[in-house]
Amino acid sequence: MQIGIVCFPVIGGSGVVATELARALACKGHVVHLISSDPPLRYTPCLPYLYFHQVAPPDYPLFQYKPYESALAGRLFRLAEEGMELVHVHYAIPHAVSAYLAQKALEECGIYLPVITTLHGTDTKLVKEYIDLHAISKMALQSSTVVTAVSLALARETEIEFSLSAPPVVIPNFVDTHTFSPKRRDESLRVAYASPEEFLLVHASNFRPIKQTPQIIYLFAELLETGLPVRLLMIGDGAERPICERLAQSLGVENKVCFTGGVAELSSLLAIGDVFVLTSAYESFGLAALEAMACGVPVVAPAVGGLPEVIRPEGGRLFSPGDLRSAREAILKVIQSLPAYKQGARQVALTYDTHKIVPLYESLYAEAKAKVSTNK
Ligand code: GMT
Repeated sequence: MQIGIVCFPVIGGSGVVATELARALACKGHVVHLISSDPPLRYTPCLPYLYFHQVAPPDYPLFQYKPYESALAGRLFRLAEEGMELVHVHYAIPHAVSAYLAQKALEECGIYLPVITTLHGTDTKLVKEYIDLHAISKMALQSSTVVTAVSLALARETEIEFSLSAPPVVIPNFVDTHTFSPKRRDESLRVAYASPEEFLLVHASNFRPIKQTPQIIYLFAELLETGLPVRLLMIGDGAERPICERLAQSLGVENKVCFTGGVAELSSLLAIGDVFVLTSAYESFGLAALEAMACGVPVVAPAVGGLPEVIRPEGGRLFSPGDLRSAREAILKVIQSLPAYKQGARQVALTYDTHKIVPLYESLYAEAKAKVSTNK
């Protein structure tokens, strides 16, 4: 099949999922057009059948805001004219809107382009704050040939938010369990962050306010007060990283916390952790948590959004959102039975292996193509 995949290139799970999907499909022999405003974070060139297309809207002095949506629609139109059989967009806003525009323009030429829209969370959440986006997001979802969501929780929230006639199809995120594996654990790397008798807590995110990363610093300071030999590794970069750094200093724990900044290769850092910690106000899925589990690192996270679907009892523990005391208890419980949790985490992650989930998208693509052919 000739498949178009559209995503945001910035640090975040949706771009990672889209890029890993593009790679996996190309490895299976599909011709894949990966389309974005910049090369996505995990995109590596040189894979046969995988083509990156950068959409650069015109930079004309009259435009205060560059018309990216229109430029993207135009690129999708051209690719479909040249043989792209369907487009899979990650995020309704603005990608499904551009796909809709391309679809309409193509219909004039007798070409029917199936559009698969995958929701990652922010679409459904954002419309509560930006009411102007509501009607357009709803139209984008309703005009998509198929809509998918990365968790059951997100599918339900989306169905309610947009009063959809049917919930989105749930296809969970996936992980390459060869790359993200306990085998990545390198003791000589680990000693740079913690001594063998210390436990190493790990967090990885884009430090957006929704991640509530300062809570991790408070939680860590409280754990140190219990006398637990523990260190903290904060991976990634974003708006709240400086806040966390200042907080670590003001709590006097800065010598036991390491902030790596953005990293290109995550698996070797996740694999040296003992417990992966999240404190997010919301996660539609929690891809970084899944990648940690694949490395054999159990997760302690709040019971919000899709996290309870991914963090099963054998692979970690959930706590009530915002309840740092129960988060601390959860970490201590995991540490008490660390070998069992590590094994459990890996077992759970194996059920989300790339080879198990990517065929679900391939079947969906075939269904979407058949649906469009019968509706012609
Ligand atoms: O969480 C972020 O800041 C990034 C965001 C994105 O859109 O890239 O991640 C969302 O999509 C990921 C992949 O499906 C999910 O694993 C994350 O849970 C989800 N983030 C939120 O729902 C806040």
